Amino acid sequence: MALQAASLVSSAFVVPKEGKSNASFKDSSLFGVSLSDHLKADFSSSALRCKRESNQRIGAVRAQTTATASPAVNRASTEGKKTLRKGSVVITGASSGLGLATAKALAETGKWHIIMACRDFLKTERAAKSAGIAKENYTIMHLDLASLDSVRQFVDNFRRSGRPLDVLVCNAAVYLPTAKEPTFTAEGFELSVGTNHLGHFLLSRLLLDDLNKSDYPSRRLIIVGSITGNTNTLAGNVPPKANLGDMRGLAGGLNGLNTSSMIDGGEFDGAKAYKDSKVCNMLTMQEFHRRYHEETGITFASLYPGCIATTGLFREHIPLFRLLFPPFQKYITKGFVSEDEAGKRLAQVVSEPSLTKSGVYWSWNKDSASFENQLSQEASDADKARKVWEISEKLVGLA
Ligand code: LMG
Ligand code: NDP
Ligand code: PMR
Repeated sequence: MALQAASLVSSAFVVPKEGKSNASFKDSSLFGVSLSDHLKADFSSSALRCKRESNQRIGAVRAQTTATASPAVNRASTEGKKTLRKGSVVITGASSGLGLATAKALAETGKWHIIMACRDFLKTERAAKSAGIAKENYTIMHLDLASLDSVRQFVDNFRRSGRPLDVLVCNAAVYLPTAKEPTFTAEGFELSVGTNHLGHFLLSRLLLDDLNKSDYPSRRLIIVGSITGNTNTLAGNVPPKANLGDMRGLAGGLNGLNTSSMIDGGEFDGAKAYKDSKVCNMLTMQEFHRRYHEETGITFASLYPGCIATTGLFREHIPLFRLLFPPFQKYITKGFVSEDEAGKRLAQVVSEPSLTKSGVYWSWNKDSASFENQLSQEASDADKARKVWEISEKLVGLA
């Protein structure tokens, strides 16, 4: 074990540079945040502030033709009125951790109504109450991302509510590091990729049309990514590493019967499945950007909010891990962030006028300043992004 440990640590520090990524360990901090990236960080996006391409609507984004009820809210006047109506944001997995903290941060501004899209209504209601989110600032709607029927039902219910959709945050996730055997979604996809990627893929594809119809000045689709899916960082080199391979397992439907439950076709490994799902999340954001940003003006973004070592994400891990992980991140890697701080970061990506640039993977430096981070070679591979998109649309019944 000691030998293994030593070899892991030393090999982690000699990982070769990948592609265009300049985050070699020589110039990166332990956080996977390279110094050169800090210097390149673009904080001067004020030019983007007023950038609004809303008038170039090209009709429905896709043939998603369900009629949408006219939003029953007072719309922002386009004739120079200063006060903006409340923004309407859907956050998946807002019943705990990052999603809840983001809902709280947005609610506190008084400028947002949060649709908490969650699988457990009572848990979410209790969470919203104990976080002190005022009643008028949130609505809970049922969504189980591990069922494509539930995703479609959610979209239907949301449209019936008559609310506009200004921002969609794909945040929910499961992590099954100790599972020996795969478990599956309602449609028979391995649970981590099925929930974290495929459920969100269908949700965001269906809701793109709704985002496109919104008259809000800055419409955004945010998909939460992570450092652990990026092999250009130390954290991304802790085994098992993310790797989508040739995606033969994904193409086969991840069902563990006539095909592997893993995207790359390998043996089931819960930690790898999670990291692979995060790579899919980051690739999907970029593919959305390539396909739809110019046409719709919608901002597509991903982020690594920091290591929020205290959330429910680690609920399936062994108790010793849950005990040691927070102090390890706080005092050794120094990558730790509190749920509150992480929530404020994601809330910035939702609402800050300076963060409207599309196609960006945001991260934060030690002073909690945001910057555009570099993705690993695999997580920025345009061919893989297209392939993930095309296979996923078949799996979720869109193609
Ligand atoms: C797999 O393990 C799991 O099996 C899987 O379930 C899933 O969780 C997956 O990626 C997620 O990880 C990967 C495995 C890789 O990591 C571990 O099992 C971690 C246990 C490490 C226990 C070693 C104790 C060392 C004491 C450090 C301080 C206490 C805090 C511990 C925190 C726990 C969690 C992170 O790892 C290996 O194969 C072996 C790795 C051992 C590496 C230990 C080195 C720590 C390094 C830190 C770098 C900085 C150096 C400073 C040094 C100081 C030390 C004393
Ligand atoms: P939590 O476990 O606290 O939150 C995850 C949320 O996802 C919960 O609300 C959970 O609901 C929900 N969820 C899980 N499965 C489903 C499902 N089938 N349908 C609907 N909702 C579901 O974890 P975090 O807050 O840490 O994770 C949030 C995001 O942050 C994830 O995308 C994760 O990958 C990312 N992230 C987390 C980091 C960290 O260090 N914690 C670091 C980097 C990224 P329920 O309450 O019902 O279980
Ligand atoms: Mg990691 C160097 C910094 C760093 C950072 C920022 C993270 C973040 N981790 C770092 C380093 C290390 N981790 C090192 C050196 C080790 C070996 C001891 C290590 C181990 C480790 C484990 C076992 N780390 C983990 C695990 C998990 O089970 C978590 C995981 O991989 O989930 C998929 C995890 C994480 N480390 C992080 C972050 C953010 C996680 C949570 C995963 C995520 O949300 O993507």
